[in-house]
Amino acid sequence: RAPAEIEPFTMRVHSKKTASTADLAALLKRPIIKTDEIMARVKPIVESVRARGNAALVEFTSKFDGVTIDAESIVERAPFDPRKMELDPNVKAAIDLAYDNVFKFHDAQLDREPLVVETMPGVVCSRVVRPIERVGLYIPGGTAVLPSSTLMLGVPAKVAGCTEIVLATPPRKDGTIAPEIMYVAAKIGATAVLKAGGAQAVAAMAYGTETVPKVDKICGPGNQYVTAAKMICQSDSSALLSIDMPAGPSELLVVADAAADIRYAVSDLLSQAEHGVDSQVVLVAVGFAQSDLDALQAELKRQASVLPRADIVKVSLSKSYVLVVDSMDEAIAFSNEYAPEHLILNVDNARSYVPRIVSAGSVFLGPFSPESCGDYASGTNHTLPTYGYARMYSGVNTHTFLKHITTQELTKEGLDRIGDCVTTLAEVEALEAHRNAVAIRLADIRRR
Ligand code: HSO
Ligand code: ZN
Repeated sequence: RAPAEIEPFTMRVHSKKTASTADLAALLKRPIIKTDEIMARVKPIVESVRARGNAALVEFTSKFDGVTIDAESIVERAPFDPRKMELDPNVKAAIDLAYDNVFKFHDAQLDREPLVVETMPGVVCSRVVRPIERVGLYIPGGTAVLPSSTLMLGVPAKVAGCTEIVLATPPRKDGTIAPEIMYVAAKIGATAVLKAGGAQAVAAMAYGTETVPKVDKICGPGNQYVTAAKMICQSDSSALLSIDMPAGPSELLVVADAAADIRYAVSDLLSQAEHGVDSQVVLVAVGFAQSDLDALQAELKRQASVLPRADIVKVSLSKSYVLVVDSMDEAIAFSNEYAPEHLILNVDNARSYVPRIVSAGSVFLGPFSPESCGDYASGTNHTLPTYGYARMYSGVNTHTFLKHITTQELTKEGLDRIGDCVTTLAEVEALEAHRNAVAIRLADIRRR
């Protein structure tokens, strides 16, 4: 059923008290993404790039991005030309500060010491960490230039110690990449920049071409075609590839109590609503009276109608909603069910609720922690699980670019101690060669 029209720049209001169970269940759902149709369109693109390499990349870049670029210059190798990253000093300083904070937070995530545990005397198990050697970072083009996403993917890859970092992003109309992105590419130690976007760029990094290095893992947000290409390549064992997580439209859930400054709550909702027409924003309004709701709608109109991206905001707001609840208990319960990509707790004593948050990509506490700070500069990552995937995925972090290797070393005494346990279990599984690998040694040890 089609929802009734609402006034532009306002949000539909539901109340927990009067909503049916079915209504509440519908509020938790994200818009359905028709994957079959998209997969069918993306498969031949992936296949072409796999089979024909750069020639196909060049064709698709001309067809989808309207940019003519020759095969020789579609990849730029480091060191990059400094003339391609000339920036306004203010912008440069802002990128540098954001870089430093993101670096600090992600560097602290490294486990520098191996984990060593003697599980029983003479049986020592350990775990060491290693970088995923070759990674591809996808930076979307579309309606915004995103040096921030380049930072959010590049810094953890650099901290992890990846040796090949390939950045892919669609070229501008003149065939170049924005200087802000090139500057960050150099800062994070990218080894190559692929001037292509969409499914074709993903396929090029997954399989490699004449000049695009093949990578082991592809990370980064993108539209439905990019996501589909990541999933197709990941499920092709000949590509031998992994991906960060399934990506959906960006989303924000704000919990505000009646004491919150409504101007702040509205500004946060709009910051996420301006990302795209499919962005979803939710306000869980704790103890709001009708007068608070009226003030909210008025403030929404006031702030939204003058935004440069008002057209986008109008559409995303029309699909978003307010849910009025009576208590923080109800608000937290709803948020945990919804599992938002971003959660803002603009309520009294916000930090005290953190232990009760079960599923969310990233949480912003109190009135002075807008999502924008996390999007750009405070240190946390902004590549986060959407669409309810915060139930089982973490956002991109240093460990996204790492893997663990375990080791074990048993002494003679250790093997003597554990041996009968292993032979017994091998017998249970009727795997005689397994039993024998232990028994042959035990016989020697116990003969003496
Ligand atoms: N909020 C976006 C990230 C972003 N915001 C990039 C501004 N630039 C998705 O988490
Ligand atoms: Zn954002």
